[in-house]
Amino acid sequence: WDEIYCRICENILRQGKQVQNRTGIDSIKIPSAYFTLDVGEEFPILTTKQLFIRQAVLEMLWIYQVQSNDVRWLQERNVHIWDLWEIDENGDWKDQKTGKVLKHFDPKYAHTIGTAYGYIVKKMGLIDRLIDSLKNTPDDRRRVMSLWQDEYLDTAVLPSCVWSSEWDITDGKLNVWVHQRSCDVPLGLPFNVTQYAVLLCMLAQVTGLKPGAMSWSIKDAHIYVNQVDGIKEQLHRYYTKKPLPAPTLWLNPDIKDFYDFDHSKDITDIKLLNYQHMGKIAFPISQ
Ligand code: THF
Repeated sequence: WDEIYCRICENILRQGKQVQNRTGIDSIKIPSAYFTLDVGEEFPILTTKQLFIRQAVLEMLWIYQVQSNDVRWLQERNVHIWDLWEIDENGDWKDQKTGKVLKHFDPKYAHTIGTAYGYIVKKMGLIDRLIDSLKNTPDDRRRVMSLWQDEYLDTAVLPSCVWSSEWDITDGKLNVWVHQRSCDVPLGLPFNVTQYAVLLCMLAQVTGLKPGAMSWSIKDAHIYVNQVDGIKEQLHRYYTKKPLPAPTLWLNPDIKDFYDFDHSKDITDIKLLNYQHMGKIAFPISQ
């Protein structure tokens, strides 16, 4: 995964175009990217920088297991990656630097990110339908999970970035294709790939399948200009040292129901064994 990841970063730096966007920080973008990983063969997590697995897994459980849009759920677990997109008690979503109101919402959405991610998963019953189909209709070819629901886009702080996944069973293995409409390659992509690999393994376990392939497509893969130095450091690590051996994902084998995996601060049923990495790289986030 380090190799694929670093190649995408290099492509963006070599061939990308610098463009303006809504955040006010220019990004360097390529129009699209695609890769595929065998999760059954190797658990995908970067080793050329430290990936914060606890935060990444809790965010995924917040969306797909708890099916919540409430940012306080993450904050109670000391996860602050959604703080910048939290609607305040007056219904305002504000620019962190200037205090300017970027968008106003119904105050009933206070402390949430509005109608995106977990809200949509719950509203549409997406996970229950997926698990039901995996268990009862193994040859189903309509197993599409879409977080992109037109009538809910206006009341979301951000329409979901990773918004579609399609699941199939081949030869006893569960495979997924994930699509992302917009991708912050330094911060978002490493989180997203590892999260979906954990989700794939969890779903495989509770449906009696083996984890298979994860294919991934991206529209607008970008690096913000203030992240370029960090990516150059990561590429330097990649070329001067070898990527480290991949760790193993451990899921509590006694869990047979998707909703039974522990989602407390310590996520005791989901562990990464022997994760070796080359240390943290700090990347700025654009709001
Ligand atoms: N906006 C932008 N510009 N990039 C994103 O990746 C992004 N997200 C979510 C919503 N909007 C986005 C927020 N996800 C981090 C990671 C994921 C985030 C937001 C922030 C982050 O800062 N990670 C650091 C430190 C983690 C920590 O110490 O807790 C890291 O090094 O990984 C796309 O999902």
